[in-house]
Amino acid sequence: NLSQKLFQNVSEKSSKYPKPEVKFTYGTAGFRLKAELLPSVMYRMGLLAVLRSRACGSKTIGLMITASHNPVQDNGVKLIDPMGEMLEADWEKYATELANSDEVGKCLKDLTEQVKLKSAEWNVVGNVVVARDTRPSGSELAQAALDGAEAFGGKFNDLGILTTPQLHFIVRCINDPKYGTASEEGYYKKISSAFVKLTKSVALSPVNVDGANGVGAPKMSELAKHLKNVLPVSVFNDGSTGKLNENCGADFVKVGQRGPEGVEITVGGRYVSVDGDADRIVYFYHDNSGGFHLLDGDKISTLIASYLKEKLEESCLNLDHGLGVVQTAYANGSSTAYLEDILNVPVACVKTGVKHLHKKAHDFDIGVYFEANGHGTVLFSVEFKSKLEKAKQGPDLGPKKKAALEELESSMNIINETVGDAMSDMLIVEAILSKKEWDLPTWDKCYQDLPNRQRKVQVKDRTVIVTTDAETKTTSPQGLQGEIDTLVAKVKKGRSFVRPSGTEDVVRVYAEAETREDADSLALAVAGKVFDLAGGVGTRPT
Ligand code: G16
Repeated sequence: NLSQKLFQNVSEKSSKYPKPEVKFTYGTAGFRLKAELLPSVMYRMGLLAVLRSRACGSKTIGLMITASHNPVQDNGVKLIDPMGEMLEADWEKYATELANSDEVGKCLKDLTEQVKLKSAEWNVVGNVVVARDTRPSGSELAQAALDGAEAFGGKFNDLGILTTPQLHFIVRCINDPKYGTASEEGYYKKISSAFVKLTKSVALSPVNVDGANGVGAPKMSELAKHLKNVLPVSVFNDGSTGKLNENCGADFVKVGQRGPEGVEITVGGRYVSVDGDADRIVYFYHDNSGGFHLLDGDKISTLIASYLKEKLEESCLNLDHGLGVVQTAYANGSSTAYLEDILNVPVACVKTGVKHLHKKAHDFDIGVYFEANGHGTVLFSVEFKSKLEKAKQGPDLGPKKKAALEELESSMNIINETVGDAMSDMLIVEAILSKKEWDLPTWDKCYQDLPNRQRKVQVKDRTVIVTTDAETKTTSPQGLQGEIDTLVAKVKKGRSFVRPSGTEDVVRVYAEAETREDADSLALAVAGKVFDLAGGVGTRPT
């Protein structure tokens, strides 16, 4: 029978992609490793994408090949569900099982039975679209994924080089054409025309973009062409000389709290850094004395939340679940206090990983979610959308209400609701700043970040660290949390937590305090305890 033949075919073709001696795990954002270890994973994710598509009644599934903020020699893969969201959590374990199996055909057959594909569904086509970032290993890995999709009888389309959020957008549009036109061009047109409408074509000063020497650079230039000179965009670190994510990009700027190489920073200029697949963004500027200032994901979420809240109030839309913000433990304590005490916005805290924030943001009618590292977006509920639509037709709209409704609608069309998106986030920030007539220092003054520091600790096995309470506390190894509590108690406004990274082989340490000195020494002391109690390797942190 057809299915038996397919599983046989899958097994035979898999010999082209032998599995190395590695234990693969679907981490914070899919599989991430040195590129040479990944061909077998890609082949298998091609298979899984076809299975997922069949299980979703033939809806198209996306497969993005990227290692985002990681170095150029790494690569990875993330699967995208029909509505453009991250792969459903239940399927992450199937992905891990299939990636590690010694008998691919049998494992796929077992998974097929587990996901209970009824025979009626079995014959539906599995549809997959694949894209990749600019890493040199990308095209070979994409071929492995396409081979997998083909071996399992799927229909597939190679979309070439795209940013991660562009692929999320396209997947959504294929499955839900109301959302937009399913192409790169359709993406630029939707977000840029909404931007031009919202800013009413007021000419803005140029924004300077650090493209991290990755896919964000050419795509930002492409976006600029659609902005009709309303917003001039000047791109540096465009990949013509430097290496991907090396001494540049959103992660380098956020973690190092300094500007990227590759540009002379001018006082009064607006600068942004994106990461290797352009799903994160941070802003920065230099003050008159050359001091560096970072406006990270927390600053972006507070800016967007305050603007949308104001427009919501002016529009008089009556919503059951209102507007809220979702953060992680990395959010600066000052940002949470500003949201709760000054803006009166409810704040939820969840585990690291956009997939967790995205899920929680659905609790609100307008759910603004951002990680401090600049990864985030806004979700608008079905109820919000239908009330907005109805209100626009209302008989006695005053000019203020009418304008607020239009602004809400344009904002929604600028924002990529499927996932965090550097380009669309930049446009919404630029639009809000222009409407408020704010420069970066004015925005920055909304609240002052508590000094903070992040460190990485190398350990033998990072899974010995187990966390709870949205990663704010550890339950293992024994004694570690007690040590952290003691260190934190000695410091004014101190806070610290540790967690195993889901994208790198390290334990991450975060610390904040009232002074820079205390934040730095708290981070160092906690890193030392992790090294001692969690099996540190190499030199103890100094
Ligand atoms: C990915 C995830 C983010 C996460 C980051 C770091 O970002 O999408 O949600 O914050 O990894 O995760 P971890 O601390 O577990 O290594 P990206 O931009 O690399 O895809």
